Amino acid sequence: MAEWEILYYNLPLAGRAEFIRLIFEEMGISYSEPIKSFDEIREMVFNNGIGGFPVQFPPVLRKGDFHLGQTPVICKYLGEKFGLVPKSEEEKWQAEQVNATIHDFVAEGRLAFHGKRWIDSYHNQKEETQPYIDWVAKERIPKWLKYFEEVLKRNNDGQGFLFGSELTYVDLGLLQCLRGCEYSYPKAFEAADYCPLLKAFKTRMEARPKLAAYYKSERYAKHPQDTNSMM
Ligand SMILES: N[C@@H](CCC(=O)N[C@@H](CS)C(=O)NCC(=O)O)C(=O)O
Repeated sequence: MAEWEILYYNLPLAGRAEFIRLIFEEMGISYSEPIKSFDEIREMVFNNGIGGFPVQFPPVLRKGDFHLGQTPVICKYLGEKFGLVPKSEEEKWQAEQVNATIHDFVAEGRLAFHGKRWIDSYHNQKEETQPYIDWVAKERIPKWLKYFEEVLKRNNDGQGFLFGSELTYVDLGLLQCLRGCEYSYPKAFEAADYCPLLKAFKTRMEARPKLAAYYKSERYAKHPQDTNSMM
């Protein structure tokens, strides 16, 4: 039987692939990351070397002939596959709303680090992009975090998960975007005393046995949280 694969840059950073890794890690389902070089990902993804339905950018989920792009869509797909979805139809769609918002936040948080040329490394535009980083830290981070705090609070007073009494793919997505935010906007995150539930949620999620083991593992060491680009 074909194995689950994540096609992503073979780089020492978590990146958007981390959203997908967390689902497999939490479920205890094995996966591999076969890409070994930038040329390989360029050939497979950018030049449609995988064939089949075109995908635009990594990360890509692959299993045999099936491959899928767009991180939020992959997370939703795996969520359905592994039973990590809310019970009611309404909540399923609300979960999707939060999933989309998480990935809007990631895109915006990342963009500030690449204000001059957004496909170029942050290190080549540090000075020019600093005003965008400062602005996002001051004006936008509170907006995003307050929203997620509100969503969390409405279920079980914010003491559990985002929906119902069981983990969903959106809890894992929220965890990863909070980690990205903390690493990339450390001062703004630390100063965010308006979202205590969210911070407690993050700590609680990171302590889940499978995730805690993952963060100590060799697999995580290969892809640590990126410190200067959100994703
Ligand atoms: N919305 C897409 C964005 C994918 C994306 O921008 N991937 C980055 C790496 S994380 C990339 O390879 N970008 C190449 C480019 O923009 O040319 C997703 O969430 O998967």
